[in-house]
Amino acid sequence: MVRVPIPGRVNTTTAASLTPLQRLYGIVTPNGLVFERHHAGVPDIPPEEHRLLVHGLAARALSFTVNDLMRFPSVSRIHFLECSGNSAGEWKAKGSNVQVTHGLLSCCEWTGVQLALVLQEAGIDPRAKWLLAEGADAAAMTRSIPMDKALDDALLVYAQNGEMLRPEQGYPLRLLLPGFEGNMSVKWLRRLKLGDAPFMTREETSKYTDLMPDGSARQFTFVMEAKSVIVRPSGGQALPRPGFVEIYGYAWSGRGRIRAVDVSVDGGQSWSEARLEEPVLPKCLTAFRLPWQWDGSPAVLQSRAVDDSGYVQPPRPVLLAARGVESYYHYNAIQSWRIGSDGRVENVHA
Ligand SMILES: Nc1nc2c(c(=O)[nH]1)N[C@H]1C(S)=C(S)[C@@H](COP(=O)(O)O)O[C@H]1N2
Ligand SMILES: [Mo]
Repeated sequence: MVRVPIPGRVNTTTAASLTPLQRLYGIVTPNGLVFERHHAGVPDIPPEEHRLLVHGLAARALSFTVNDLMRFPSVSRIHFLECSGNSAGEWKAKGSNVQVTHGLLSCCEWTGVQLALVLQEAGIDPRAKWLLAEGADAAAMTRSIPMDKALDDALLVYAQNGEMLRPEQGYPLRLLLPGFEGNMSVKWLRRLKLGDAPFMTREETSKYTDLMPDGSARQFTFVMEAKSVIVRPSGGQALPRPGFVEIYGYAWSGRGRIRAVDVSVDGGQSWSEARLEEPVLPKCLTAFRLPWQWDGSPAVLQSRAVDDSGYVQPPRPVLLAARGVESYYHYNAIQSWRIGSDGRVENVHA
């Protein structure tokens, strides 16, 4: 079981690798299978030389070593991380399997410091409404973070699933913004600047905006809306024979907890409520199961997530009607897997 590069793209340093969701059990992604997205490779940072500078609209500018940050009270929380480019290929084409269609998604137990504590240490000027987060990689990845998110549940993370962060996940320090598009969880974090307005970086003006059918572009679409996918059975797999099948998948929402997952085996004509597996945590993968007797005739499997804000994951035609097909990021439509009478499973757009 391995991470694979996005098909058709050479896995150079400025690339991505995809989590094999079809081979995972439970909600925590093992560290060696966490997806990677690097805009300019993985820097090799000696942790003792790394500093986090906090400055701008603050009472004082502070520089922290990783050891300084590890002396703060710590928290561990399980949250998903999803690139907003996850499933982007599905706007116009069909990925062959769930690793390709949904693999820019992982879920880890993250350990670190609440960002709010560190900002309070620097003394937040009341005029500070935004935060610039900057990475120490060659891309110097920079994003503007709203102050209310920074003070709510943002974390400065140094450990992941029980061990120190891996270099490809941002060692020795990364930002984690639970439920927000993965791009904003800046890895190799070296600088936080408090300001009174967004900083209008490349990643939030040219990139990470959503082109709408009327030609306008949505900006600052931070939250990852509710989404789900069946990982077994899924594209590229084959059911050996008619009979009992456990349908297994994941649901998640950047707004909070998953309230329900409905599963259809007839392309959305009728729905059954799946069993959610505990724990059901906010901004976290939730595993669901539905027992099913496959009678050997063609079937189309779908799952539909509902979160505790009442948001319902849209069918593909509804998403396309609202967003068109030129909108690269934030594709969260219902995924359809067709099972043929030979048992083979393939991606279909329904
Ligand atoms: N410094 C830095 N931070 C970064 C990136 C990067 O290239 N450089 N990639 C971003 C993107 S686009 C995503 S989706 C997530 C991916 O995190 P992961 O590689 O740990 O899965 O990190 C974000 N943080
Ligand atoms: Mo991303």
